[in-house]
Amino acid sequence: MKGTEMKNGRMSRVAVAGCMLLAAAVAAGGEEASGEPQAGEVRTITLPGGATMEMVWCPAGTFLMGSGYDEHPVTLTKGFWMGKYEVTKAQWKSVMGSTPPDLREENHPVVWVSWDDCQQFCRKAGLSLPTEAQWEYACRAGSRGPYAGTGNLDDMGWYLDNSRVQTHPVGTKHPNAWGIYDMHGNVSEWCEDWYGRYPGGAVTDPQGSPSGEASSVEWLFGGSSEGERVLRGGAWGSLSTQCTSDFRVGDSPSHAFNYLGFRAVRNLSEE
Ligand SMILES: [Ca+2]
Repeated sequence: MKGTEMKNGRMSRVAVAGCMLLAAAVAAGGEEASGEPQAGEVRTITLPGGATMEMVWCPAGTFLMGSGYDEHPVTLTKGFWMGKYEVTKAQWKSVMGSTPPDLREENHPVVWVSWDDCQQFCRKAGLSLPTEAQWEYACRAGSRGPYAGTGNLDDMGWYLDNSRVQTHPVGTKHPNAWGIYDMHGNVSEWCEDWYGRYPGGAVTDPQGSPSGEASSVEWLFGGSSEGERVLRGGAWGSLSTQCTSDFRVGDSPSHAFNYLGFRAVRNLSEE
């Protein structure tokens, strides 16, 4: 009984968030009036194998990326479609034919996928990994604090203090202002970019470091000779400080583990 009440309470909040997004779209004139999708607008694509994927429109814009000493203005000149959820086991199976060995249900995010594996998935599906800038922009959805949405990590994501050290079905926490789920926690998400220092000052459509460096955390464990790709958002086993909108780490692109997953984007060039 209590579980049902909690579930209903959560669904109510989601429904309210959906109504707010709809109201915002109507207030802004709607898709047909402006000819361009509105922030948070959802469309569903069909993947190879027949599974579907919901994508959320993230409009072009400028935001402050990072925090503290590495905070810098970033402009994204083109809007893009960002996966509403982390890629699930069911979606992976649809596109790739099988899933990495794991006992979780099909509505859990896929794990045990390397950056290289994710590239194969994206090529087959006509999608891409997000750039690191796209990821943080979509994660923040206009927010400035460490956590988007309600601003409270317990509302927004599964992490060390609430996950019971396991993944959870996607979309079971609160979405951010654009209706995107699980950017904080659950599984850590591969981005397209090599891991490296941010360039100084304002940048436009950044594509990341030209080659991979070992991130500070990986460096403690010896780093990686092949360079590292960016991971974002923290995972079910992460501290709260590792799940913030700006927290970044890298890992070897061939490394797969039980907390590594991803979400996909479709850029306008891939339409
Ligand atoms: Ca995540």
